[in-house]
This record gives sequence, C-alpha cells and structure tokens, in this order.
Amino acid sequence: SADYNGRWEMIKNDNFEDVMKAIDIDFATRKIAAHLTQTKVIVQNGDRFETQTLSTFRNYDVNFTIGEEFEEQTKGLDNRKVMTTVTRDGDKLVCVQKGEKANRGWTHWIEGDLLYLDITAEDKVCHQVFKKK
Ligand code: RET
Repeated sequence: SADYNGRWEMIKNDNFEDVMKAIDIDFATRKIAAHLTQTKVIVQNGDRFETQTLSTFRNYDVNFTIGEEFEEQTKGLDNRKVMTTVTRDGDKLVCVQKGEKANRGWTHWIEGDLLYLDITAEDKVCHQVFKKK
C-alpha cells in the first residue's frame, strides 16, 4: 500500500480560492493564502497519520487514525467544528468532514513521487499536487 511519509512541496493548487470561499474564508486571508507554496509533512505509522500543512503565513495540523471519527477544529481556517473520518479506498485516503458545510472533505493519493490532494466543499473542488522533496 501507499507510503505517505515525507515532506512534499506544492507544485499545483487549482481552485483553492473557490474552496476557501465555500468555507467562508475572509477576503484578506484568501488573497494571502491563494499565493502560498504549501508544504505537506506527513508521518505515517500504519493506520496513524500526523499531517502538517506548512506555509510562511500560517500552518495547519491534523492527525488521525484510519476509521476513527474525531472532532476536528479547523483552527486558523474557518474555525468550525466538524466530525472527521478518514478511510481507505484502495491506496487512496478519503476524508469526510461532517458539519455545517455540505460535501466537505478531501482525498489523498500518490502516483510516483507526486502526492495528490483534492479538497471539496459544497460544489467546489480544489486540486493540489505536491512533489516529494
Ligand atoms: C492555509 C493558510 C491559511 C488559510 C488556509 C489554509 C488552508 C489549509 C488547508 C489544509 C488542508 C489540509 C489537509 C490535510 C490532510 O492531510 C494553507 C493553512 C485556508 C485547507 C486536507
């Protein structure tokens, strides 16, 4: 199965603005965040994942175990509370974030030395790609 461990640097970030809007990120934050080169740091131990989304502006951490629902505070993003569950779909990681916003979640997968991340909220999808450093 896929090995997500590593430090991954953003090379693509399509529609991030639309997803930020869909979760009500304010204008000023969106203008800054849209241009950030994000770095994803992932530590995986079996079904346990510790992830950091790093940028020069703000960081966001989320840790989870496959199949275990937890309460996620989206601190520094839209500051909501969602009930989050990450499951596997083959080698993909599929996250569902139940809360105020419909259709909220993300999917991770790996192809070669690229890490893909689709983030969804309402009817918007952001496509991110990271390259292994
Ligand atoms: C940044 C900068 C400040 C504004 C926003 C951000 C968004 C971060 C997001 C992180 C998602 C992380 C995931 C991790 C899974 O492994 C970059 C912190 C809005 C959306 C899906």
